[in-house]
Amino acid sequence: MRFDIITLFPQIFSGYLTQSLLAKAIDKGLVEIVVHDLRDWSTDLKHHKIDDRPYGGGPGMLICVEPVVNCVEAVQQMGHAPGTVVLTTPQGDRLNQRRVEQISQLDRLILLCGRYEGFDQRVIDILKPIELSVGDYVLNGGEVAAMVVVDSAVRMIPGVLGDEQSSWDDSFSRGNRILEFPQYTRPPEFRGHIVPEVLLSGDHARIASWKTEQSLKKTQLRRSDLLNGD
Ligand code: 6GU
Repeated sequence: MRFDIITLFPQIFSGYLTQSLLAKAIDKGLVEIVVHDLRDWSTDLKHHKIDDRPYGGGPGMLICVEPVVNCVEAVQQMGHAPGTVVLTTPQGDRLNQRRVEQISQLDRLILLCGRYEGFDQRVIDILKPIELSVGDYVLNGGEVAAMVVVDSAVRMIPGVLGDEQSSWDDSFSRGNRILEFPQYTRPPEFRGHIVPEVLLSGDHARIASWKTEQSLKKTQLRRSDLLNGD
């Protein structure tokens, strides 16, 4: 899968892209990530400005339509297919695991990172991106949200995770929305806190039913919305 990330802050991605799981997926040729600096498409040759004051007044600056549309169109030409354009914005549809799975099945995604007060509305009217938000809170910009999209989608691409991790993901994400049971490792006692006896019993049937019960209890307590099929 190819990701193109369009941003005013390309440096933000450099540490993340060399991080182990993603670096491995790139090495294996399963994922390709190309970061583009929106400023390279500025029509202002002198100061490379890409934003301007909103018509009608109001606070902040807006990213201009021309550099964004030119940039996205140029990036689309660079690949084998134009790909799906996603704009990260707090006004978007909320990302969830179902959405992540759909995204991971695409062969090309172009992520446009929102910034400042937003984009000129014509960016959205012309490019018709899928608008995605990563939750009900405000970030300084769409870069962190774009990383959330890449990170969550990449781990769903077959071959990216080791067997152990992918079967864990399968049991806890694909249609089976339940929280994790508590886990323990050595030592059996620390400062008077002991590991539940059942886990040391060697009775696999009892252990399995304890895990299920703990997961359900925690889910009911913290995220009953998940049990109601949301
Ligand atoms: Cl995608 N962008 C910004 N700026 N804030 C957000 C967001 C995105 N998703 C949640 N909050």
